[in-house]
Amino acid sequence: MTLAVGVIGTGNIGVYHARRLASQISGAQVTAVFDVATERAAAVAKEVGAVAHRSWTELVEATEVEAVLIASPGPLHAEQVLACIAAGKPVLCEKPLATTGEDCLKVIAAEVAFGRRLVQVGFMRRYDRAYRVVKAAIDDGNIGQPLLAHMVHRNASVPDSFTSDMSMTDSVIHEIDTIRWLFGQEIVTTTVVASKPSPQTAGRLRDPQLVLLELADGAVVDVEVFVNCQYGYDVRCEIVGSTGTVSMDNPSTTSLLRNGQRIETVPADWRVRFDTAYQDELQEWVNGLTAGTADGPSSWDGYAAAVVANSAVSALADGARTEVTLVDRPGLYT
Ligand code: NAD
Ligand code: ISE
Repeated sequence: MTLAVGVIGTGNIGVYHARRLASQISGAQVTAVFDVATERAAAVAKEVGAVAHRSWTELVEATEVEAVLIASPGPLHAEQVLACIAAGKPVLCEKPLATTGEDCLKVIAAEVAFGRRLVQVGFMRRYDRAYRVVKAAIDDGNIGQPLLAHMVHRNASVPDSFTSDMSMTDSVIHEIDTIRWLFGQEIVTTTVVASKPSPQTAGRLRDPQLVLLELADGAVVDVEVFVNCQYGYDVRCEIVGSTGTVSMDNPSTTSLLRNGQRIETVPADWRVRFDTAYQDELQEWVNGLTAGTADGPSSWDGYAAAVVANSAVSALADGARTEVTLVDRPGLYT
């Protein structure tokens, strides 16, 4: 059986997912695309052998679309995911699920009313092989009780449209989800301190920043986010447990030893570093839908991450330690 997927948004990651679905994922094909940038959508449609639709609503309702991948800008996600649920079609929505906790709750209410899970959120780090080793070390008790984590999230650069708040809602949201997944705990407070600004972005961006997250069981996590570090893409973590630690360096690093020097390369961006994670994310999504199961990052995960990220935005604005309040988790997500 081949799953017919419609892709909404053919920008940076949309075209990347569409090409992969069309050529590297078994059991899937791209049958429809939509983007308001119609020429780009038409070019992608031609490349992957799909129909370019006139609107995203038409794509969601199209009979040749069995499942939808959303890669449009975050503020559009809630409405598009809700339309997929109304049509009874499974959807893989890039992060964030929605930009506000309220909109995430609308998705949760619609999915709960539908009666089974249709929504997966694009937190691809859960599919990354190095992160899975970290998770297994914690789950197998190899470091005792996890107490602390130190995390780093650096991008070489971001466009001028990127804001200080987006460091939380667009970048640190990945660490927020990863920590919830690794520790199996909700985050209950956020504190953010911006450093002296880097000269590249001084005056327009508070960068780098340090984020402190406290978990429900008392564990504590620090995240450095630096979105204009210049030298490459660098994502790391170390989990400190009661009897040991497990750490993940920038695993795509390679070393060239020459002329008495060690020269290392770092990935240019998230596409390089997480290439196999995106591959495994899409393949497991397609396999799960074909087998009738949906167990990737859920609407609840999207909701919790969005609420924590927005809490970090207000913590950045007022410098205060900010409490995170979540509603009770519906049974569909336990
Ligand atoms: P982008 O701006 O490159 O692409 C967004 C696309 O959506 C553009 O082509 C734009 O024309 C299109 N668009 C705008 N309005 C639309 C509408 N009404 N309907 C359909 N399409 C519309 O952005 P991007 O970097 O590709 O990011 C897209 C989403 O993917 C964001 O939510 C972002 O956070 C997420 N993302 C996730 C990762 C990851 O590692 N998981 C990486 C990059 C981006
Ligand atoms: C981007 O949107 C992503 O999701 C990348 O994974 C992340 O590393 C980057 O900081 C974001 O801007």
